[in-house]
Amino acid sequence: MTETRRTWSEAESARYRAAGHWQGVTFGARLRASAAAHGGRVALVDGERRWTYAELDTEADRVARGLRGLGIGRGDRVVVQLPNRAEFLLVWFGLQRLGAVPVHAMPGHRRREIGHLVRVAGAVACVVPDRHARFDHRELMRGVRAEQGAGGSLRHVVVVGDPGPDEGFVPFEALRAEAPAESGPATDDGGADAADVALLLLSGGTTGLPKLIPRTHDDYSYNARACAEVCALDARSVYLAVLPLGFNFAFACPGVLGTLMAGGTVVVAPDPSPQTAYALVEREGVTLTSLTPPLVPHWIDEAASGTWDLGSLSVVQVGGARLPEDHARKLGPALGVTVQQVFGMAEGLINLTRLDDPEDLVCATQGRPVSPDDEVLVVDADGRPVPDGTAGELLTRGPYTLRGYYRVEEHNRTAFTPDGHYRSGDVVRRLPSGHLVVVGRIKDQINRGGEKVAAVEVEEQLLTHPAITAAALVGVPDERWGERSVAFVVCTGTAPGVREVAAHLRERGLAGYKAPDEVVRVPALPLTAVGKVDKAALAQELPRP
Ligand code: OOB
Repeated sequence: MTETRRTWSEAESARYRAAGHWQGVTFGARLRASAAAHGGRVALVDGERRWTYAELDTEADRVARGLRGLGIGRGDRVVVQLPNRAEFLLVWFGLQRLGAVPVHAMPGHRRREIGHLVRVAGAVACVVPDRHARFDHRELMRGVRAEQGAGGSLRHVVVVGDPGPDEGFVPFEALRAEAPAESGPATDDGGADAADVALLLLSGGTTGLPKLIPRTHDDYSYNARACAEVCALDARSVYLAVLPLGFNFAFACPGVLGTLMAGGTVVVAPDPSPQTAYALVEREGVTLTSLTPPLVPHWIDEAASGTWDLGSLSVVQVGGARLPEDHARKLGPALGVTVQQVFGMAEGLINLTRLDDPEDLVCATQGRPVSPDDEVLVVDADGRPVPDGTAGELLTRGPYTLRGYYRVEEHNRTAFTPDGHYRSGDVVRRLPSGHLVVVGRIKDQINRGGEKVAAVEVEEQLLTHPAITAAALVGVPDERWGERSVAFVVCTGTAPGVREVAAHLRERGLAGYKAPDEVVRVPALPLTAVGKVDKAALAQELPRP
């Protein structure tokens, strides 16, 4: 199938190449080159298991052969839903070696999300753990497989761990072990081009189910490298992946990829608790990690216990949602680190405070773009640029910001300006230094401590409850999450409570984090002058804390 993908123009592409941003190297080829350059250095640590660059490279070949044995090849999409374990990266690089395209699912995703990803991506395979966080992913995949039916694209389910009896699920271990070495692959990347899509990320979403974001080898490796430069990463850097590996922040800002591109070491943390993390910091000499704001108070408290030696840790990044200024000011001294705020998006643009920025910029802004070629516009409701210091919507384009979501042409017509700027839906103020302060949002999304919930998606599912006749999901300020979600519902008969609503949404196959934190019954939903649900008015109805 030929399809036109909205992408950068020839002139822009030439400019990004000339500037050195796009280097024309695929991820598969990069790993090969790293193995040649520093094969003996440790690339990856998961518990007691370690891989040098050379071993990771060999492992990628091995996984690639196994996947190729399943018929997976260049351009094929594969949904990867794995927790923070080394296998995420073994599978990821195995796919890169074939020129195949990982689709980054989140561990919390359930039947609706995974089924949707498989359909939209036309995925030929899914890779899942057996169980994770007391949830059976094989069960989930049985549901997805049944739903897709024989006519769907899905051919294989690969299970890391125990595949269970007689399912036709492929055990990851067997796939690794059985592939004979002499069966190739002969190439570093299945013949992929650096301008090809290397992976598909998920958008937080504002309309219905998540959109897929195509990221090319050229653009995504620049994303990682530009962040790595700002963070001054080198071969001595040790990155601790605390947030889910599938999350762009932990994967490439600079995260896993930035660290590997610098020749450093990636350590995966099985959970985000400060106890687990601090033990790994001590043992592995971690230098950099990244957090979402709700983790920050716990990390501060645990550091205060005085039992940990955090001497190696030099930078802690915080992003994904607004970090309260007070937490930003306490974090650095409490852990003895430099704090870096990160305002990024899976769609592209990454803003970082700089390591040598004065404390006020670090604590009260969300950073500035990592690339000199990131173009940022702050505009009013009519799309006209506003002066610095005035709040407006952030529009952006540049060498690693998408030009169109995957296979949603209709949506792309409104998600971008005619000249290719992505409409972020974020309301920001720009300071003369170029630093941005995130002051709000116009997109209909709730940011629950970094986890994004598209209001429309949940509202649609709420309406499938027999007692609910109208629903609006609204984000309200929350001490712990920054924002929590409140479902305002109009009901016939008895209104369901918060637990019943959560159970209903779970039953519908929706990820658990999308369940509302609160359910409030209202006689009717208030409307604005133009007849839209007035969410601001609804938020006002709640008692003030
Ligand atoms: C990151 O990526 P996404 O795609 O999950 O979410 C992007 C959205 C932004 O448009 C903004 O609304 C919000 O998350 N956001 C922030 C923020 N960082 C992200 N809002 C306020 N302050 C911040 N520091 O969340 C993401 C991707 C890469 C790096 C970091 C975060």
